[in-house]
Amino acid sequence: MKPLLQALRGEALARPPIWLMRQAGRYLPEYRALRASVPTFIDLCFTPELAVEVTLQPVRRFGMDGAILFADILLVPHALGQTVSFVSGEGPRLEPIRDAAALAQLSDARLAEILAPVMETVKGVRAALPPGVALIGFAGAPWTVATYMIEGRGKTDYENCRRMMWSEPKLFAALLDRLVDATASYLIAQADAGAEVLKLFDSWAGAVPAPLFELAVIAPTARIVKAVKARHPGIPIIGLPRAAGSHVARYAAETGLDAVGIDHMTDLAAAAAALPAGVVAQGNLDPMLLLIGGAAMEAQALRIMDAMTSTPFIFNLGHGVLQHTPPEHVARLVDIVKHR
Ligand code: 1CP
Repeated sequence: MKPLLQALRGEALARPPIWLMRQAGRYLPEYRALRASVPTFIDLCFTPELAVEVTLQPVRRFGMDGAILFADILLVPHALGQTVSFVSGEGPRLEPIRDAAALAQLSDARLAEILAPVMETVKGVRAALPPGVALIGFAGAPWTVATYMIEGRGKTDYENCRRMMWSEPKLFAALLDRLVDATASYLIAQADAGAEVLKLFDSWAGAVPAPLFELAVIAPTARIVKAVKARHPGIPIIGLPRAAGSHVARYAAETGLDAVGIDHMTDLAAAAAALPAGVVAQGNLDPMLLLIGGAAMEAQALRIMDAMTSTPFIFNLGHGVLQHTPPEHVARLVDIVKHR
């Protein structure tokens, strides 16, 4: 069986499987070359031959145990009819949704049709994958996707989101409901097409006011897990409640997820020990150490492995690979994890 799938079933392996969040993308010269051949980032996501190739680039170069589908969490709002664009050097821009009229403009009527090329990518990757490598499909979790939909961009202080959550709870709940349904059907379609693992990125979970964490993060995640497992009972699902601190144990206990990504701000061994039986930990090297490389990176990678021996565990970063990371550092990290 593939090592990543073994670990996700709760087996402690002689060495942990490794893959990295954002393992494809701008830090790889072969990605930049391919990206230059299409006008927009969305074109890249919706051109299966190219998206298959980009998915496979880091797998080929580094021998990762997992291949993460090349796509983006913002394809779902795009497919719901929101105007989404990726401005190079500035990140995503969306036409913000802040009232009932804007929400009413969204429609899931064409969701499957618009996202169909992603399923072709899933099929293409699955057919081309080296033996032993597992294909990870993904989506953004409703809260994290909602932050982009409401703010209209990334890297904000979430003021419009927090205003809506507190002052227009029905509107906020209606937006989350739309996202739960769309995300569940998107992930089910990925599993139908051949994804072997699914991941829900809640990258901005740390921005939720504590009294609303259950409503904004735990409940929508639990609903998606339930819907996906009803159709694909055996498929492992990983969640990343990034920067969620004291909420992580409850998140793991109440969502039905199989594995939880631990960020680099959190003590990995302590967080793993607080997970319910059967929930696997994944993490948590600081992406900055991967960018820096050398002795500091090597020492921390070994520390993580030593802390997690004899527990089912997946080696990863605490968040995505940074854009200016030298690819040689990634090669060295994979070598350490595989051969120490
Ligand atoms: O080429 C370019 O200029 C586009 C840069 C880029 C890339 C390579 C974006 C825009 N998205 C992606 C690919 C991507 N995004 C993948 C597949 C690649 C891989 O993992 O190997 C995945 C899984 C994502 C998921 C994603 N997109 C997340 C969750 C993970 C995380 O990093 O927290 C988030 C928050 C996004 C939003 C997004 N899309 C793109 C950017 C630059 C961002 C972040 C913007 C911000 O900082 O708010």
